[in-house]
Amino acid sequence: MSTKSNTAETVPTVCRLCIAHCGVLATIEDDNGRRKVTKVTGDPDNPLFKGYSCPKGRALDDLHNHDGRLLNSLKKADDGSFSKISNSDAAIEVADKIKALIDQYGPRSVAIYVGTPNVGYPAAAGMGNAFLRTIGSRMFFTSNTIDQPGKQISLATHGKWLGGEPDFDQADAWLLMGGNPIISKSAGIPGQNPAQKLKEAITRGLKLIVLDPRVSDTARKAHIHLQSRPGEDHSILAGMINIIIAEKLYDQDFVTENTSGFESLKNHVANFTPEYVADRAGVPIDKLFAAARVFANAKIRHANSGTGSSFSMYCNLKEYLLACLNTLCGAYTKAGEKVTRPNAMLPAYTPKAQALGPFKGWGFGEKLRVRGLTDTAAGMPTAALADEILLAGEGQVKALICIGGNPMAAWPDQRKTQQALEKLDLLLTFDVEMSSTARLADYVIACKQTFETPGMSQSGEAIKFFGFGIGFPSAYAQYSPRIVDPPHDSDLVEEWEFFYHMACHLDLSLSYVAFFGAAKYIESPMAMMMLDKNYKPSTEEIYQTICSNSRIPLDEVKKYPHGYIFDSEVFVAPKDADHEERLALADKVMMEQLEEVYAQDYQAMHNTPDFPFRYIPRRHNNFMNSAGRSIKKLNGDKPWNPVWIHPKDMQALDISNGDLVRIATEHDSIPAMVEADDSLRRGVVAMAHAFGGLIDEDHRYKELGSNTGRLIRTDIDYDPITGMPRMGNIPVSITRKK
Ligand SMILES: Nc1nc2c(c(=O)[nH]1)N[C@H]1C(S)=C(S)[C@@H](COP(=O)(O)OP(=O)(O)OC[C@H]3O[C@@H](n4cnc5c(=O)[nH]c(N)nc54)[C@H](O)[C@@H]3O)O[C@H]1N2
Ligand SMILES: Nc1nc2c(c(=O)[nH]1)N[C@H]1C(S)=C(S)[C@@H](COP(=O)(O)OP(=O)(O)OC[C@H]3O[C@@H](n4cnc5c(=O)[nH]c(N)nc54)[C@H](O)[C@@H]3O)O[C@H]1N2
Ligand code: SF4
Ligand SMILES: [Mo]
Repeated sequence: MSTKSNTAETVPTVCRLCIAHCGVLATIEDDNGRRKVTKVTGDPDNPLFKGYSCPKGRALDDLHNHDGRLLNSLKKADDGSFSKISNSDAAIEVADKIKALIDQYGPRSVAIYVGTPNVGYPAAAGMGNAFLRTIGSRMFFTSNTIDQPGKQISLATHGKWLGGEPDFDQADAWLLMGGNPIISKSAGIPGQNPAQKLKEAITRGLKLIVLDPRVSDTARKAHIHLQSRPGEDHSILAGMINIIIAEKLYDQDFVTENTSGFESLKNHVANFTPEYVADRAGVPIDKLFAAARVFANAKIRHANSGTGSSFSMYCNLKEYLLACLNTLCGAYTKAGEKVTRPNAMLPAYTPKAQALGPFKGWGFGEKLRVRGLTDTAAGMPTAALADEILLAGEGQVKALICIGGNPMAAWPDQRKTQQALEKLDLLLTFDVEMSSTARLADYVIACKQTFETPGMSQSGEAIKFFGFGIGFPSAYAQYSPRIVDPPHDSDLVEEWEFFYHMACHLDLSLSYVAFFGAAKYIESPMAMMMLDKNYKPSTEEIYQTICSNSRIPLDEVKKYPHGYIFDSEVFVAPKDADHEERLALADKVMMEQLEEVYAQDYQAMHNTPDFPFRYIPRRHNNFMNSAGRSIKKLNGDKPWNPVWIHPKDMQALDISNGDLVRIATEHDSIPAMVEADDSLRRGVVAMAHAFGGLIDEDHRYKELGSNTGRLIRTDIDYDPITGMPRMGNIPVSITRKK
């Protein structure tokens, strides 16, 4: 269990910085009566992660202890200066302000935005949601609709196979579109040491197919790499499907038994001939054929995706065609086969060899006042939240509460975002450091972080309901109690407690519901609890409630501090006799979008002489979006984000490594330092996101980096369903700054 020396103790715990949820070992030392973390490493005794960790996780000691950590909550005065405020006073003041705003403008004037750090900490977003429901507002937004919303929209338009997806460790072919899991640990290869897993799989004979305009860390290992033009993934998928149908390589029995719309799909992809696709996407025709044949001819395979393809427009169509590719090939776990992702900390369910048919994906719930957008299966359109704040009139958003998110770093169109945040009557952000959003806030609430709260692996398991091929590939579970104390002289709160205190002050009760998003896939009722003045639970009790219907009881999980793989011998049951739902291969809206794509003048689209380069996003190995940039161990004295350019393009531009350039779109521009990268397709430049300060701080590019969100407009090219704008494949010009 834990090892003790005279001064230090080493304990197993959970890193919840990203969805991988690695089991790690933390060294805890006494710091004048308080437990302090001084080192984090992988945990060799963890049965799933087997000692694996990444640089971000290994910096958790610094993330808890660094000088820039927020130790007290802050309130902004009229002159813009911040002063300390106790969390109890802040909760009362903010609650009164919210009450006044609701009285004057109605409940819709109050919105919540939830960022990524809360994925692994279900108490926070869940209680924020309960608070919003109680005051009568449906304005609950998350980072999901500026991430991969196409995943949930495609579940709604295509349906989901209830037997689940095959095990990567057994597969003989795997396709990855626009993700780089070796770095991100999140897109399509199980996140437990993805580099090692991939190496083992390739040694075993797995054929990896990668779609990426860059020879990414993952593409480097590919058997077939389609180094396509950015933004053409839907053409490639339509082309592959066309080949697979024409050559009759699809699983005809599976298609007949479980799908609808085959003939219509066949007709719609017919235009995407190999010659057309090769020319349009800029890929060799033989590689396109090879990709289709290798995927379709494999016995066990699956296709997955990441953010790169999601950001370059038509995110729903791409995910839809990816789902169709999987379905045509019957790339799923069938009756009698072992389930890859049995539940552990989630309620038990019976996986069946049948389809959950399509369901309504948008056009319900709260309507936005811009661009005809509505609530969706992926959540509310976050790209339109700045407009909801700026647009005067009934329903205007006047108060925004950010739960561990950083709109100034992460929302598209940073200029509009700053205007919106400055216009709010009330901006509150829960954070652990002074983010660029916090600098604009009226209240910055200082929070406890990872090791100061209990941790558990349930979110890492639940992620499987929101996409394909993600989540633990076994009935793995881990729970960790709080292992350190908050820093000396700090006044930190957990986000959920702050909502609870506000509710008590306003004499409201809160109904907390666990995992509302997963209800469709779970047979047992969702766990819920009521909180009011008479009942304040601990976080531990909230977690107990969240796990009250778990297949493996929480008390059982707690017996294994290093994590445990529970009984994973769960098999897919046969299809119910009366089951009629089918996977839809030709959703009307998706087929209309495919027709729209075919009607485009792609040569004109690709040829933009005034903005001759295409900007694409990619992730930084050492930072989790905007978090971690201030930590020396992680930034290596290079806290900025360079623009990566192909050396031959650099030559043509007459620029060298370290030169300062301006990257411009038709609407805005940012400075950046050049770094050569011959892994890029010619004409494509890449830069990591979530850097930069406020909009008048371009001159601090070497200290803060530059914000790629500035290159994005939310009101020109955007997805009509989720509102997500073009966040990749953006035409840009590059000019040297003298
Ligand atoms: N241009 C461009 N824009 C993008 C992307 C892109 O690739 N390019 N990616 C998009 C994607 S995929 C996403 S998910 C979003 C991310 O959008 P966000 O989630 O809004 O952005 P983060 O930078 O992850 O914000 C996390 C904030 O939480 C704080 N934090 C860290 N730990 C804790 C904690 O324990 N508690 C609390 N309360 N706060 C904490 C951090 O200091 C930081 O300020 O950005 C999207 N935006
Ligand atoms: N180290 C680290 N890990 C992270 C994060 C982080 O910031 N840092 N963020 C986390 C979050 S919030 C998320 S959502 C995930 C995202 O995880 P991923 O989606 O794997 O993110 P990236 O590593 O940026 O990989 C995107 C890939 O898409 C490629 N690409 C760009 N444009 C296109 C295109 O048009 N088509 C195709 N086919 N490819 C394209 C890029 O070259 C890049 O290799 O990562 C998570 N994990
Ligand atoms: S991969 Fe994710 S969960 Fe694992 S150590 Fe790194 S940041 Fe933590
Ligand atoms: Mo994300």
